[in-house]
Amino acid sequence: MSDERFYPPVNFASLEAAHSSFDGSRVVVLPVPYDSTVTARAGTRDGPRAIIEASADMELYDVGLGIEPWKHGIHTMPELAPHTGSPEAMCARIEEVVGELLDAGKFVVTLGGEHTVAAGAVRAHAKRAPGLCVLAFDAHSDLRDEYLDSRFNHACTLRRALDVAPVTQVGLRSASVEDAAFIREEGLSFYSPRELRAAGVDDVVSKLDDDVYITIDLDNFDPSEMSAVGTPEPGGLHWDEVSDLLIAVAKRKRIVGFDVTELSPSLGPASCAQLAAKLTYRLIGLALGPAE
Ligand SMILES: [Mn+2]
Repeated sequence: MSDERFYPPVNFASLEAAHSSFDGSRVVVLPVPYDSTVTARAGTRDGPRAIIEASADMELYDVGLGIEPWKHGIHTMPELAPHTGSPEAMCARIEEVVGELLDAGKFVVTLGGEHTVAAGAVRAHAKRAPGLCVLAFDAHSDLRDEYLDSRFNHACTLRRALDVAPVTQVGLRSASVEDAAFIREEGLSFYSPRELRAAGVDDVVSKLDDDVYITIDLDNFDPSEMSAVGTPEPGGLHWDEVSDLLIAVAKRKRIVGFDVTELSPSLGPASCAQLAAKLTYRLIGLALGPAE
């Protein structure tokens, strides 16, 4: 029973024990406050906590979807400790923990932290879902094979995802000349916001395989809506555009897991954490549908 003399529990969506115990939850939120390879401005280590705090202020009825995703049960794990050995060791730790949660039958939501955390989460999912594809939201190409002596730098995130699964990307508007050539030569499906608008969401969905892992670098959004990122880029996507694409994906494909990364709460207004929390909640609803 909830005792209204006390604040609700601190977990994603502020759920009572009956709806947030590990055993009773279909969904597990894994906070990963890791930001060791970022080059511009650090601060994404505070992202997971800010998203979880902001989630206390959400309505648990998603009025856009008309469903109550919390009814699936959402368990929030303790924050994953950073491995200080190397980014590669950290990604291995994330892959191991996400893999354990998947093997326990959970739907896993990874909260970054920098986008690098996606490399570990994607690998865990790809090992268990042959034929998996990745849908990435990002302003940056992130296709470098190595950067600053590491193959697991945040500038390499989508290259590491490409190692294990085909990647379709939306939101692109910043790339090195090498990355741009790589996209052309490999014929990768990378959409700038303008290309997405011209092609339409169904064109993106047609590029995806049946099982989709979604990785979200919040800098895909326009800085007018999401300024709390270390590397903002003008000309980004808007909430309804991202939401409409995700709804179209959920209609025709199976969303098997996702991450939301790169929130650096001190760089922007509180509305940024709110957007990240609501996006996380909507994706849970889209992936799992109505609970019975
Ligand atoms: Mn980015």
